[in-house]
Amino acid sequence: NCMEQKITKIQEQIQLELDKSRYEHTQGVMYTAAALAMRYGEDINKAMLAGLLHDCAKCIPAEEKLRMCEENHLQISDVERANPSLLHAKLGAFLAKTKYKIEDYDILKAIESHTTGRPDMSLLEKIIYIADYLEPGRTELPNMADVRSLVFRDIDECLYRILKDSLVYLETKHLPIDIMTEKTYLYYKETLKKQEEN
Ligand code: DGI
Ligand code: FE
Ligand code: FE
Repeated sequence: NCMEQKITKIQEQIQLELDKSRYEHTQGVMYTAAALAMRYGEDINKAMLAGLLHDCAKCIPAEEKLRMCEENHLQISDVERANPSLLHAKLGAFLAKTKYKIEDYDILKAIESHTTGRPDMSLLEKIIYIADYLEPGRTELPNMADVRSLVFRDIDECLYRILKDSLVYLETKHLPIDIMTEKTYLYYKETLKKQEEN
């Protein structure tokens, strides 16, 4: 069908934009997102398209990322200016819309929020955020086996676990924390606490 043709075409385009290891990671995220869509009842093709495109701006050089964001009036925060790599998420969503002609708001949002997350994410956003972290090709991170099995039992617990581990990682590396990374963590910490109380 039309969605599948679109996926095949974009796979060819995206392969030219990414280096080999990033393309392999993208394939991993695409199929992991499809598996999670099956488990949680999300649209499989939407999950695959979002996974395929999530890092489409990743291999653009930092200076070029900044220039492209400025040119297209995408907001750049202080943390982003200091770490232009963070911009690949919102620039990726912009390119998905303009270059790859994705109109689905859900898919665009999932690309935009895949690095820092955001409070109250949609199911598709959670799927992409999580698939990005635990796809099979991802270098082993601490607690990876636990996190990988947890995602099939409780997606929100898994999300929280990843948010927590990521913050610890950023803190040990003394990297500046994006406000949204912090906000997302606190939001899901509260949400899970409330769920336990009920
Ligand atoms: O693009 P990927 O490598 O597949 O994964 P990603 O989009 O989640 O980006 C991961 C990188 O983003 C990782 O090196 C940590 C960094 N990151 C995520 N949140 C923050 C952050 N870096 C800083 N400085 N601050 C953050 O809040
Ligand atoms: Fe990314
Ligand atoms: Fe990624």
